[in-house]
Amino acid sequence: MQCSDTTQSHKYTRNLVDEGNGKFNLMLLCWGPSHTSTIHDHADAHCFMKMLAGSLQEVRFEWPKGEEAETEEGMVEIDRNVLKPNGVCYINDSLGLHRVENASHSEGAVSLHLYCPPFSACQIFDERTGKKMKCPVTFWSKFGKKVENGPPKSAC
Ligand code: CSS
Ligand code: FE2
Repeated sequence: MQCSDTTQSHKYTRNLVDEGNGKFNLMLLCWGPSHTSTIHDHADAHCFMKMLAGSLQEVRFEWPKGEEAETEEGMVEIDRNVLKPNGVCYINDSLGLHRVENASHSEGAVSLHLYCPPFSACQIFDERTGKKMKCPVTFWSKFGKKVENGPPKSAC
């Protein structure tokens, strides 16, 4: 498992729209066909998301048990939701972890995300083992301008 790869062609882009005077991060995520996030937490923040175009599937998981939790059974799925255009979703760490995926092999999707308070790193998890690692939140663009010399696309 790693935070980023060299091609990143399978990754959605994260586009920062507003920093809310330091109180929140508002961003647009643009998903190509079959793009998927890793399983991740939300760094003790509230996460609200709304579908603007296309459809995404949210898969929720329990936190791995214990501090150094590595399971042989893999992580436990607790819920699955399909988000259609205008659909909304909320999660925080007390509700578990999730992965978000564009299940379509032909259509893109666009989602609007509000994270409050803002965070610059979260934890990502290996579904097979529950092993976790810290991963920085990186942006493809900020305020409508492509980030120069930044990581090419979202890292997690
Ligand atoms: N937190 C994920 C998107 S799903 S809420 C991310 O920023 O990549
Ligand atoms: Fe998330």
